[in-house]
Amino acid sequence: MAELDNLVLKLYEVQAVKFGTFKLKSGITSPIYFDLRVIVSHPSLMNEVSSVLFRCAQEARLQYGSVCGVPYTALPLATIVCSKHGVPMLIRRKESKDYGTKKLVEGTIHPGDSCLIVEDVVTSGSSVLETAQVLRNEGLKVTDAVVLMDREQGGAARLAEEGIALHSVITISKLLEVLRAGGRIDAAAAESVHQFIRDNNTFGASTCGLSAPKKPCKELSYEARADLPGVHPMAAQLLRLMEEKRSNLCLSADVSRAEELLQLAEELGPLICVLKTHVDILEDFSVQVANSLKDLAIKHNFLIFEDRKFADIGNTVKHQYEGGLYRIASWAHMVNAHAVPGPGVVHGLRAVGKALERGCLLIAQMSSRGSLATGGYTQEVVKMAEDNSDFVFGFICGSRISDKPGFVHMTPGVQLQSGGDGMGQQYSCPGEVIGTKGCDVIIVGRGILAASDKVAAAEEYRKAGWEAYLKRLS
Ligand code: 5BU
Repeated sequence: MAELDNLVLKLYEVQAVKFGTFKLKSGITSPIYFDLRVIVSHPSLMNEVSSVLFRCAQEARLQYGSVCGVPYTALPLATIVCSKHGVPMLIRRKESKDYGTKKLVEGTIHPGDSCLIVEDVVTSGSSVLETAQVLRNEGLKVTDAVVLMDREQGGAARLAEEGIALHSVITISKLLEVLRAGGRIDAAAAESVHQFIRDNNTFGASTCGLSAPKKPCKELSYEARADLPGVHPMAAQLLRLMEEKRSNLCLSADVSRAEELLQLAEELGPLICVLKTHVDILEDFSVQVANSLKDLAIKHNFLIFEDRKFADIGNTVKHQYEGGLYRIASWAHMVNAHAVPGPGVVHGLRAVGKALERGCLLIAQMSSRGSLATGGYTQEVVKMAEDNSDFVFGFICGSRISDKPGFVHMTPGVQLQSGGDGMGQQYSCPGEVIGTKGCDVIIVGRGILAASDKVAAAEEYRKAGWEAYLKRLS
């Protein structure tokens, strides 16, 4: 114990932890600031921190075949652990190389092996999760992470939800206690940090107290997510209306005649949050049809999503979105785009859609068998979304790929029974998509369209999707 106290005092001495008023990346003002990067200038401290991290893993009796440090601060710490104890190391690249192999993980990967994550400070757990996701995409098992400092702001609970146990060497409560006992800070400074931690729990303050929670905390509701600062207006509107209508069902209205489309919108409108179109399937599209659909969207409070899958250079998609026969931007609240062309595709769409208060979903994964949108590609799509979050508000995907609560995850390939359609489509059931995979919206086409009673079928999907969401919340 004395050794840990000593370590805390040393961290304070080298200003790896500071007290005062600090503006965080998120815009929040914090009374405490950690900068573990400074310890690279103190070799003995580096060794000491690496030792306590390794010991923490030993005491928890963790079994692992490799170690990966979360870039960048934990990278040298993982290096020391691996070098001292003869453990193979993996390096996660933050950005994949623009050329060559495009690897996101360097080192020899043995799929199925366990990889232990090493991190310096955990707040929400998002950095650990990002690294875990990349490693998991490579086929590695990630069940544990060791961290020097747990800020006790919900990270442990968030990680537990994702199947990762967080083992911390020091908690922020312990740190405050040691610094207070050592006369480095006064009672007021300690209390203001305690208060800050209480007020800034990133994962449901009610069940995440000051000590690291053993039980996962409640996940945020759609409504709570809609109210978060900085959430894209389209995401906020969608999340709110989902909660209001108790529906996370998007109808994929893949029909060939306008009359049929409008009838579906009229009859199923009250049950859905989004109506998805493939306007180029319609034999008789006209501006009048689009206007009638817009009126029905207002009447029944749903959003219109044209599943256009833009995939060209910015200048071309700009024209495809704005003009032509369909004038998509004038009636579709949201569209989607492939990330294949690079960020230019988003810039082109944004040039038209931003002023009209539209939003875009990026296709990060596809439901069809053999899809190439996997692994590193999916990761890059998430990054592209984050870089363009003024226009991109979510993803088409098969599982939750971003832990940023403002992004909406919409999933096609949904039927009550899993299976396929003989042409590559693969189906998962609503419970799996919403409950297990953590997505937000189920997109259902033929599951409803092929039913003799479409209203009853839509209600069945709405109920299944909604119940899976309620179960996830509890
Ligand atoms: P289904 O009848 O439920 O299989 O229809 C699914 C709809 O979702 C259909 O319009 C597809 O074009 C759309 N879709 C999909 O199935 N899978 C994907 O990955 C993407 C879109 Br992106």
